[in-house]
Parts: sequence; structure tokens; C-alpha cells
Amino acid sequence: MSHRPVRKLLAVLAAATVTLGLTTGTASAHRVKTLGELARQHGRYFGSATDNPEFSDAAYLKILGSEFTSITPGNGMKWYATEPQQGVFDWTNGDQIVNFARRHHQLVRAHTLVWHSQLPDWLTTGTWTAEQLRAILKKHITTEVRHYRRKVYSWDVVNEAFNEDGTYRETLWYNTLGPGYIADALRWAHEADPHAKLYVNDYNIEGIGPKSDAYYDLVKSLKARHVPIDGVGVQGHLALQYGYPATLEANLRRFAGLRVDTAITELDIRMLLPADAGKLATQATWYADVTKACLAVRRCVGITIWDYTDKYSWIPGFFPGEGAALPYDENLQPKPAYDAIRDALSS
Ligand code: 9MR
Repeated sequence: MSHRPVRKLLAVLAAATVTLGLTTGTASAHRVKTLGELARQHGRYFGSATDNPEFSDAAYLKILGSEFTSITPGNGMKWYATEPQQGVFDWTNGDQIVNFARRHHQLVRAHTLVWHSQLPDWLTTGTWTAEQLRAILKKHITTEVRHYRRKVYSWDVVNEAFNEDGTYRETLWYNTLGPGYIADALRWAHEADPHAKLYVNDYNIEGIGPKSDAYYDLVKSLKARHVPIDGVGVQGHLALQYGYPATLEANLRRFAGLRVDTAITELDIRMLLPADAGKLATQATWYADVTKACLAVRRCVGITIWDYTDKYSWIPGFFPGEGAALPYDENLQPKPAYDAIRDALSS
């Protein structure tokens, strides 16, 4: 489905929603528009990550299914989940999320094929020659991308390939295969689903700096060699205490100049706890500013928040003493950030 631009795909999905009566006649005219609907007016999606354990929470699912026009599995499509034993594939978690998205006429941003983290033990404890590892990587990519062929809008093909200083991160992939693993992965993914938009994705590349420069150079070189690359995913794990990335818009724009899409793929804005009205107000401004930066750049196709509620955020588990990072609180109530995003999408 995804050979069409995101603008057209969103229109097709919206038409399906109306045809199936999922929005109700007169009520819909007066109903407040969702984040997804507001973003669609700009030809963008507004999405959320989700995770399989959350599927037992009916109140959570109601908002997930109605407010957003795109879904990303936070963990369900990672290597440890999809190929837990060599050559044995398990689609249970990924399929649950893709099926939910289909029922709710949402795009799927699929995440992720090649990463150094959340790999199965058989892969990290084995000793592999370059030839063996290359075959393992090709088989994994080909099998997973084929399984989700025509069901997902895009793939984060390679995740977090660079260090902060712009040098290659020394992962299993880089150390064994050299930097060529990135182009290989993109080519194999393209062969397996020629319509999926293929991304590289990373954190701390919101602003212009050595790490985003490395992506700029990478994309330029991939394009020059006709390697299939469609987009750069800017994760957007921000923290109030580290300041707002003021060059975000300029950064998104320079990638558009390389003829690739961009997307904000894992947005959350954490703070030192406890939260207070002042911090929540600053957070709201930041959410609005990120939204406006994306809307200002034609090739920024959408925004995904890294789950939508503080109830299921990864932050408190990874950064003790920090949290309150998402637009809905732990009781699934909208925070000031939610209204700020709405305002930014409404103007
Ligand atoms: O949200 C994911 C969380 O549930 C996992 O425990 C964590 C393990 O590293 O990964 C989280 O998602 C990460 C994403 O896949 C890549 N970018 C950073 C995200 C936060 O760690």
C-alpha cells in the first residue's frame, strides 16, 4: 500500500473509516477532532508507539485506536521477539499490533530490523564469520519484511548506527561486516517489500551536530550509490534539563534537500520528577515547537510519540527520578502538552 505518498494513504484510510461508519454521522460534525485527524489536514500522520502487554487495558486501547493515525510496535518486531531461535520465526506480537492497526485504519511504522540491542542470545553468544553473519542478517531481514509486506508503511531498517561524535558505533554488525552492512540491509529490505519506505533512525540527531552530520553524509553517499533509502527517523527523546534542540527545523530541512523524507519517530519529553505546573507548561511548549517544526518542512511526514501515556512510558524504568514525558498522564487524562499539540496542528 505504501508506494503512495503518506498524504494519499491517509486519505484512503480516512475514507475507509467513514465508509465503515466508524465515525458517526451528525455527531462527527460536532465532535472535537483527534490528533490524527488534525495532522491529516496537513497531509501528515500523528502516531503512537504501543506494546503488547498494554493490549489487556481496554481504556488504553480505546484512545490508541481513535486518537492516532499511525502505530509503531515498541518491541514486538525486534529481533529477540521475531527470531528467538535461529531460523524459528514468531510473529505473534507484531501481528497483534498490525491487526489492531488494520482494524483502526492506521498506518504502521515498523521497528526495527538491524540494531545492536534486544538481540536474541543465540545471536550475541555465537561466533560468526563475516560470511555467516551476512547470511543470518539477510535471512532475518528478508523473512520479516516479506511477512509484513504490504501491511506496513515504513521500516526502521537500521537503528542507532552512530556514536555521538559521528563515528560508526562498534556493534556486532559493524565489527563483523564493516559499514557496508547498512547499504546491504536497505537493499535486502527493498527486495523483500519494494513499497515500504525505508528509514535509518537514531536519537540525539534532532539538532545539527556531529551525529546528525554523520547521517547527512551517510544519506548523501547512499543516494549517490542508488541505495534504496527513503527517510531519516529523528527519534526525539528530549529532556527539559538538556534544552530544546533549536536547530531541529533547519536539520529536517537539510535532509529534505537530499530528497529523503524525515519523521519524528519516538518523541517524548521527560523532566526531573516531581512534575509541576511550570515544567508541564515548558513541556507543552516543546511539544508544540516540535510539531510546528515538522509541519514547516514539507518532507517531514509525521510524528510518533513513544507511547502516549505516562502509564506505559519507558522513561522511569531507564532514568530513575525522571518521567512525566508524554501528553497523557498515568490516568489517561490529557496534559497541557496534549492541548499544545492540538493548537499547533490547528493553526
Ligand atoms: O520502548 C522500548 C522499551 O520497552 C524497551 O525496554 C527498550 C529497550 O532498549 O527499548 C525501547 O525502545 C527504544 C527503541 O526501540 C529505540 N530507541 C530508544 C527506545 C527507548 O529505549
